[in-house]
Amino acid sequence: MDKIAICPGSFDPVTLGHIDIIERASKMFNKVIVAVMVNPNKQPSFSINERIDLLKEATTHISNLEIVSFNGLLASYAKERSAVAVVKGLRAVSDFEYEFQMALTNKKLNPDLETIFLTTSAKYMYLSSSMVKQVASFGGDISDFVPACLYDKIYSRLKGVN
Ligand code: COD
Repeated sequence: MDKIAICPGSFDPVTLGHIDIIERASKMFNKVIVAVMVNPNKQPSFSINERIDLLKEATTHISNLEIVSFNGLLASYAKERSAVAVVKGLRAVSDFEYEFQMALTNKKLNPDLETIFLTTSAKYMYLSSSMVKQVASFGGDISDFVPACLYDKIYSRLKGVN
């Protein structure tokens, strides 16, 4: 049976750190579902459809991906899609407490679901969507942070928004 994993996130917008985690997950599982989800603690800058389009454009080189949006509980969606694991990236100790809490909650809601943490690649350790938004909004260069094919779309959308 195909082993399916979910890479969930806000992806607002997608960064090279996200792509790194998605690429690595796609090598570990037969199929990876990238789920653009709602994080109730964050106010998004890009619409769900924009985030999906950006993700699709940046991942054409990965064949075993499906990119979807889902507004609901990750644990329920994983059950619906018969996913065996959630794959997430861990950057720093500061990520750990929140991610650990989410992993335990998801396990409680769906005991068949495992959460796998991949350590960030050192070069993306500091990278986050909010950092991209802040740098671009003040006119800074984000070429080391987002996929080259998305630079213009992301930069033009964020520049001057502060
Ligand atoms: N290096 C490595 N990993 C990275 C990097 C980087 N530079 N940047 C981001 N990541 C990882 C993050 O650690 C995370 O695992 C993933 O990429 C997505 O990151 P974000 O910031 O786009 O997404 P989040 O953290 O806002 O996503 C939170 C969810 C939307 C997954 C969460 O809120 C959720 O599951 N919502 C659905 C509702 C639900 O089920 N809630 C209960 C959960 S307890």
